[in-house]
Amino acid sequence: MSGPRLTVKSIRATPVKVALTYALGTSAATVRAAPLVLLDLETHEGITGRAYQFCYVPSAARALIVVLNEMLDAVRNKAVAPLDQWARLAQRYTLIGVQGIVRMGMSLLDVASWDALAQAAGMSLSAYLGASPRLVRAYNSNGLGLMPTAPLADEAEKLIEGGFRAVKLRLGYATLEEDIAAVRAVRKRVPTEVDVMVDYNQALSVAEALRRGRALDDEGVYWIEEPIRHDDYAGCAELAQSLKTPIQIGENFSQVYDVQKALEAAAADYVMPDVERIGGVTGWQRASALAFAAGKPLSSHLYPEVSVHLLAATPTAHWLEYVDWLNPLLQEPLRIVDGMASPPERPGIGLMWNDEMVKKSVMV
Ligand code: SMN
Ligand code: MG
Repeated sequence: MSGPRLTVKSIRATPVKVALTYALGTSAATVRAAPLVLLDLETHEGITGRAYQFCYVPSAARALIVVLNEMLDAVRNKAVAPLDQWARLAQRYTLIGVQGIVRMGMSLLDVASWDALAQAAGMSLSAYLGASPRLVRAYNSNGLGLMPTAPLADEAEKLIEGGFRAVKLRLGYATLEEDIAAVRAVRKRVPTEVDVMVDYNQALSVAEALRRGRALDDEGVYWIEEPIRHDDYAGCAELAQSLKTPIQIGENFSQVYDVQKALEAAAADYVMPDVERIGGVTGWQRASALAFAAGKPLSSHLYPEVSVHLLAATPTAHWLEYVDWLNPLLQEPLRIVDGMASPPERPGIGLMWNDEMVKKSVMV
């Protein structure tokens, strides 16, 4: 079954900026355009692995490309073997630490490498990881940023038009009353069977999160995401203990080690690693194994095109976070039917750039 042995030839990293269909006003910052880096990992055997990275701010996209080109020195002409590659790069970057942009670069290379291997085997990534084709439930995470209640409710209605059965609302207004008003405006506008998650993006202190969480306990919220500083696992554990509504954390988990610490601290009811922060497909598999052992429902953060394959291969798979950011740059965007996604069956992840649109979106 094994494909040809692949070796790394070169990389092409393209910084692009994509305007969001729905601006995303979080308690931390408003995202109106997504700075992305698209990666093509070329092999001597002619197969090209692809992946992409959301860089939050344009300067991080530029810095990431510098780091990626340096990383190429360590992997060029070597076998495409993600586990070995991770270990080699982790050693090389020990002194600065596998964090921040270094970790983003390593994760991006890892995802592109797994994509290349799955393509060489002629299998979709989920099949290559051992999963059969299956549906993954998706929530619509576009939009629903901080805004007045009238346009918020209108946006919620629009976001479920395509058949989605769950949406995510950003919270962390100046007052508890405004948070509650936002939840009620959305809850009132969407059918009762539509789940509503809320995300604070770390806005609150533990005491304030307890106060707001207790009020939210009566509002029919599906989960409360990152109510406090992401790495205050003791504080998260106190909230998970005290509140009825499940606590969700994980988009800031760095490699499998943070998952281990969070699970040990009983910091959350649910976890949601980000493939590009957890350590690519390799890191995801390690995190997924820990969640499996702990019986923790595991959702994804961003990167729906990649995460749909990973969730299909995750025993405790929970929800796919759907955002449409990459759609304009893809020949075949991920399709969501009746709120469900399924991994495309073409080889690899199935990312095919729309070259013309990519060219138009290149960051200047
Ligand atoms: C989020 C995602 C991307 C940028 C900012 C915030 C958010 C989420 O925390 O979970 O979707
Ligand atoms: Mg979040």
